[in-house]
Amino acid sequence: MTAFTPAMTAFTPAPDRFLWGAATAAHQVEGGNVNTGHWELEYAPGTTVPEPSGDACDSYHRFPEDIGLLAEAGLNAYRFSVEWARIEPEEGVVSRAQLDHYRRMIDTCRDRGIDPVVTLHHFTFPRWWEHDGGWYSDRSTDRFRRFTEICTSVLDDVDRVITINEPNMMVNQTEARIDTENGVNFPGPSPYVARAIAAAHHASTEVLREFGGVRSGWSVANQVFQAVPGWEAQRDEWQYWREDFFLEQARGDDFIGVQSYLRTIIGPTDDADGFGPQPWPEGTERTLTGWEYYPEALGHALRHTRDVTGGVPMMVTENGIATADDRRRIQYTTGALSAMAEAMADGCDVRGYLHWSLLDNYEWGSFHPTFGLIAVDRDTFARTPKPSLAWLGGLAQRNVIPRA
Ligand code: IFM
Repeated sequence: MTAFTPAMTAFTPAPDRFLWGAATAAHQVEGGNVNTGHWELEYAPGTTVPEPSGDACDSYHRFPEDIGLLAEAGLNAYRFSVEWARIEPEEGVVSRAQLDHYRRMIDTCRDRGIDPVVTLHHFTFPRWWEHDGGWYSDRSTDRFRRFTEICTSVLDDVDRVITINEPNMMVNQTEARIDTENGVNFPGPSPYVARAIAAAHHASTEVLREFGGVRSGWSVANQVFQAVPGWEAQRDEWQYWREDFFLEQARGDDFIGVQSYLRTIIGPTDDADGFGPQPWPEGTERTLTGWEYYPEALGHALRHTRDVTGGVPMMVTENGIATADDRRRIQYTTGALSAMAEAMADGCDVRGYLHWSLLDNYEWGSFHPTFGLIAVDRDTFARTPKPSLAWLGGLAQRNVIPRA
């Protein structure tokens, strides 16, 4: 297969031992994740979720093939998550068999020369957690501490662990209310829940420190909040509980995961707040998630994360585009990597780049937005690598970053 190479002027060498890889999350690829609260919502009578996850990509069984394709392309890192609902199906009940499953995934990575980057929590919870208060339970920190302790039994020789994925998106989801007439309503983040999630992260970090041998951090969705001129103070207010609070929590961590896709412009609105996100201007190119095509976001995200954390080492733990046009994926990623190289030249300490996603997967309600470097047939689960996989693997093999 020949990789499509967009016009570019130069390459910059990446630092030694730079991680080049791709990411997935359990519920989005494993299939049959029946014990999660999300599954319950997907299959509830009258659900507002357009499409259920079902068998997803059947990666629960096909992970050796997925890791093999990633390795054969030349990448050297795979980020995946373990599923709490499988490991602790009822509160206090630990499934040794499921822990062994994730240990086999780690071993498969190691056998293929791949660095496993393990996420402990990526959006989904066991049903029992959701039915018993979730983040509003005064036991939430202890529950996550205990889950981290359980997971350490399979984390030997894992170098990097992400405690919680996108806590700043989760804080919005926790507050989401389903309005049968207008769909899902996100009233905004709750500082109470934000603090509860932060406490869980710090407890998990303590456990991992005591366990030793792993570097830990969490991964924050960086939304590149930009202000309409004159609306900077409102932008800062909007941004604090949606992003900066979560970046501040990472100040003592070994690294922070930076996740970047797009920007959000804050300015005047007609609603009660009087300010908020602005609509995309007419003619803006949109991706399959409806987001603005804006690869430069990654450079802004890295600089902002550096500034707020005070220079904690960073790893891009997600970046990508939902598109049916794989050439556009390569162009977007070239633009994003180029912006990353500029940020690095500007002093940002970036240790790796993990593309979202390895596979076309379940995008929280639909399989339509295809983020993958590999296509997955919805009936047979057959994997078909796209040219972008070979292209990204080629950069990894040469350890170079393209400059658009
Ligand atoms: O699919 C999600 C992922 O679960 C978290 N970060 C953003 C991705 C694209 O929406």
